[in-house]
Amino acid sequence: MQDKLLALKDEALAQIGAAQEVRQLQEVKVKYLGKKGPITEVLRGMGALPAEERPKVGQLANEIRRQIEEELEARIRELEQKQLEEKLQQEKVDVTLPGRPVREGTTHPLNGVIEQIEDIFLGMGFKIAEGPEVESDYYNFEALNLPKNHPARDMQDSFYITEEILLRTHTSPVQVRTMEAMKGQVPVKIICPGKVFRRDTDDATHSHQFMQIEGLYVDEGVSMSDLKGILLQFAREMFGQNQQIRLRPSFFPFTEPSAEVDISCILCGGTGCRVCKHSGWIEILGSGMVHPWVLERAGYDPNKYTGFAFGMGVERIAMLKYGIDDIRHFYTNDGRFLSQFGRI
Ligand code: 2NL
Repeated sequence: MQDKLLALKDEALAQIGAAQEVRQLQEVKVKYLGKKGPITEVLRGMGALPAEERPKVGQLANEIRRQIEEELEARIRELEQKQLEEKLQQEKVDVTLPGRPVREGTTHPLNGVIEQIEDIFLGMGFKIAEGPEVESDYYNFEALNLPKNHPARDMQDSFYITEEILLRTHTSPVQVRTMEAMKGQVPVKIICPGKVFRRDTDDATHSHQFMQIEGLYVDEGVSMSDLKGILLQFAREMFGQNQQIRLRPSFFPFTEPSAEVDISCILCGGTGCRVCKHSGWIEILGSGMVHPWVLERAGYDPNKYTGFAFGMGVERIAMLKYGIDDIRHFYTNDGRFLSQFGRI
């Protein structure tokens, strides 16, 4: 019986030594050490042995079990180590290889120009305010002295969602909301950049969706000369230090008096050319003193406070600054156009 056990041990160890995969070793384990394996069988047959021999055979059987288990463990570790090394070898990465270049994006020219304009006004003490693109009739029109039946409120000119709700046609509602939220405190000194929507047919100079920046300054004693000083400073920082501006009388329902603002032609400097249609001037924005009725509706006593406001189309400013001839370039996402602006 002892010989049989020793033979089994040699057999098992030989198979362990020959195994090339962990799976094979698991088979060896089941085969020799399992409940139905030959060693268990030998132990079961011990009843037939003389009593004095049983401990010896039992001891030997246990010793062999232990030895087989140890060898199995050792071989499993060895194979796992080998597998790991092979895997590391196969998956080796050459970290010194040059990487694939990543195509970096550029700032969209409209965002770049908005940031420039924001920086200029932040430098003059303005804060930035934003608000919803979907507006109520009240904030978009009524509060701005554009009563029902005013031609600017024609259903044909705005994107209405319901009779009372529409896509804002300017960022003025943000200024009204800001004044309301400030509950009569001064100064209100804000610029409001954002998307606006008008039911226009798109062409080289019109887009049904565009960017606007409006400004508002309300305090005691704010005058038309403050408006002119602030806008002259803006024109010079945006288009060059030798810029001149010119105010022409105009009309908006929400300002009185109102003025259109021109800058001296950025191409010819005022001598007259194709860009300025030989006038020497280019219109860049609309402005005026906030209508007393608008101030009052927003919670400011028009006998105590005055304010100026202005509004400009960002696309127009960007087109002038960069010599862009078609507003649609801003929205058609042609990389050849967009990549020219880098990180403005
Ligand atoms: C233009 C003209 C303008 C305003 C916008 C404004 C806002 C409030 C009160 C009074 Cl809350 N006025 N905004 C004033 C004058 C002109 O925009 O041509 N924009 C493209």
